[in-house]
Amino acid sequence: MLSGLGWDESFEQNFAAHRAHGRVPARVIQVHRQACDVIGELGQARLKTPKGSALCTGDWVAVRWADEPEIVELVSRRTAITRAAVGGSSESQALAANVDTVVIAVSLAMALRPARIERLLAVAWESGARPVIALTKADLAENIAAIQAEVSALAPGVDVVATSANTGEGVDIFTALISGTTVLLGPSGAGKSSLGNALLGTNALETGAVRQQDGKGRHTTVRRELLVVPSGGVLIDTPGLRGIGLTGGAESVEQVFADIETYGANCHFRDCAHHNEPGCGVLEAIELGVMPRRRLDSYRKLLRESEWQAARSDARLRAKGTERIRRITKDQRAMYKFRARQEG
Ligand SMILES: Nc1nc2c(ncn2[C@@H]2O[C@H](COP(=O)(O)OP(=O)(O)O)[C@@H](O)[C@H]2O)c(=O)[nH]1
Ligand SMILES: [Mg+2]
Ligand SMILES: [Zn+2]
Repeated sequence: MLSGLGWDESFEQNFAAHRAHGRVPARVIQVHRQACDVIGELGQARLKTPKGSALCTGDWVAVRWADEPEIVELVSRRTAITRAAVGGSSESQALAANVDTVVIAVSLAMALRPARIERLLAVAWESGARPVIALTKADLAENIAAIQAEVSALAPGVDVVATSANTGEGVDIFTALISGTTVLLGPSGAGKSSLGNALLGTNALETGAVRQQDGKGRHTTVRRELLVVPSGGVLIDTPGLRGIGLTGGAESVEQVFADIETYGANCHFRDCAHHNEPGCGVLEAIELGVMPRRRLDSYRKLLRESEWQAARSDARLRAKGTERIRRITKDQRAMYKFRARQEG
């Protein structure tokens, strides 16, 4: 039962201390304002979210399952989809936890937005999960092979599959590409919930009509919900995210732009910035038409953003660290005083 929800040996090993106290693991399937729905081997329950903790769908928690069950602790997240918090805070927000596969839904019925796909890929790599791109609404498109090639070119090392929730085309291939806990990401109206339903074989996820004028969907999926997939694994649907800020360092961005890294290996100068240096492998790739100029611009933009975010969170950690050191010093001083009193 627990394994069907994504629990495994390694989670269990780290849970030994909780087991010794009679606590059981449960998975968060939906988050409400001050409570969350969890499911575990003892059943499903709506529990109060402990003060000061920010739980998200997909989290595992240790529950004291009594007359009034209670969440005792959050189990360390293995992976998490995070986004930079809006506003001044440098604290990031987790959208889904313990995710194995991130599906980026891209509608074939709309003009391609390469930069948006690159950004979501960076978010996916950053999470520690494996990205897969699902081109949706294949029944509405004609030049699928060409779009698939274009998308593959901007997603090195990522599987791209064309699907239709309406005809069922590609759904079996899609099913074979995902494993474990899968989260659906993409803008509202992309067909995430419909694809989710095709996978589940139900209408459990609410879908919505697309507005005629701008092709955008209404936000029908208001909450992130976790559902068990009959063929194995679990699925987390998300509402369309308008914008999602990067939270990690440069590594995930470099992973998205692995091709640029490869062309860059041919640059004459080892520290080439690919601006106008002679013998630049990246500029040569652009000149030869192997890679669009746009991609280099997008790479720079996301790299800048990730470095800025990383610096911001470093500053926050440093501030926290200083506070800790101050506290330790205070404790030490108190201890010395105590010893001095005892010895004196
Ligand atoms: N023709 C067609 N329409 C689809 C397909 N998948 C979704 N849609 C439509 O696109 C709209 C948005 O779908 P939905 O799944 O709610 O998108 P979400 O906002 O990403 O969850 C709905 O009107 C769906 O009926 C598909 O494969 N083919
Ligand atoms: Mg939806
Ligand atoms: Zn260069």
